[in-house]
Amino acid sequence: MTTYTVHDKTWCLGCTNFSLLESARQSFQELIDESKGALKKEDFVLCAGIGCHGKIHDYYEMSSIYGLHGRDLATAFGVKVGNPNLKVVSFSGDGNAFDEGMEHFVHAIRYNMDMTLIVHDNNLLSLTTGQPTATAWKGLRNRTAYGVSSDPFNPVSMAISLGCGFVARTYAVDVQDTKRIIKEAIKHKGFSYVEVVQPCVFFLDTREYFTKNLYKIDETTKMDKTIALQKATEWNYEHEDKKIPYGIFYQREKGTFEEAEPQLKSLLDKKIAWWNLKRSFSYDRFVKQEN
Ligand SMILES: Cc1ncc(C[n+]2csc(CCOP(=O)(O)OP(=O)(O)O)c2C)c(N)n1
Ligand code: SF4
Ligand SMILES: [Mg+2]
Repeated sequence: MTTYTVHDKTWCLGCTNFSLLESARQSFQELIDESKGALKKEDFVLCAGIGCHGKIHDYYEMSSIYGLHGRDLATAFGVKVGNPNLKVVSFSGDGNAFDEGMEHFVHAIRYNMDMTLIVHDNNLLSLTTGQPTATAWKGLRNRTAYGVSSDPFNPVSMAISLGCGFVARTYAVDVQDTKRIIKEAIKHKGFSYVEVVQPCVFFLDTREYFTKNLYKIDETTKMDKTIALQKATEWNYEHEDKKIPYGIFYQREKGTFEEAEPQLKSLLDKKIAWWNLKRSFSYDRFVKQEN
């Protein structure tokens, strides 16, 4: 069972990270149950950045590892190189993913390693008391003298333009849909990006704004890249009364990094990790030569 640890949850009362915590737990559990023994809790490794979001992995009884701030994807990459058979899920904040760790976001899409990135987007560096991030809207005053002076950055449209094979947005308050989308993302072969609109109820409570404006994408017909991009730019993170689409924007499978790299491919084929390989050399030989 993917149960919670005994650690006290130190998020603020009412934080939307609580509902995301439950959505992701249900996703892991259902994937394990539906696999009928093929997938176990031990097959998952969770990574996280530094921030309120990062605490999420402290609360699951599952293997997990913190990266530095902005480096959760680099850590996830390392885990996959060690054992490409693992299901790696990385939890990141918006500051973590799009400010300090932007280069990892871009290259993770380019590499297309089979792993999932879940970004808790609260438009803030919440743990450090609410400074605006790259997804914060122009004019937002939080912790700034004159307000944010630049236009916000749209990670959903960027992910689609860069060729990410799975791009979705969900709303932390909608527990069932968030669970469904995280499950789909983990099932997707290749790099999957899930943006979770995750209002920070303490420093910037945007629940009313998002509850009013979010609407579900019609997913009955898959969007091609051009249509998905149009959909993704219906809302560009500005704080206006605009309809905001959520759901799966784009989904296409393509070859992964680990399939293309012969050494990783052989680990995949043999279903083993790097450390299970028999070494073809022995240190003894070198020691003897030196003597
Ligand atoms: C390399 C480095 N830079 C900066 C920090 C300080 N720091 C810790 S958490 C944080 C903000 C995290 O923001 P975000 O990733 O959006 O997560 P949230 O707290 O909003 O969930 C910052 C700037 C750090 N710990 N390490
Ligand atoms: S500061 Fe915001 S994001 Fe962090 S725990 Fe509190 S409500 Fe949640
Ligand atoms: Mg944040």
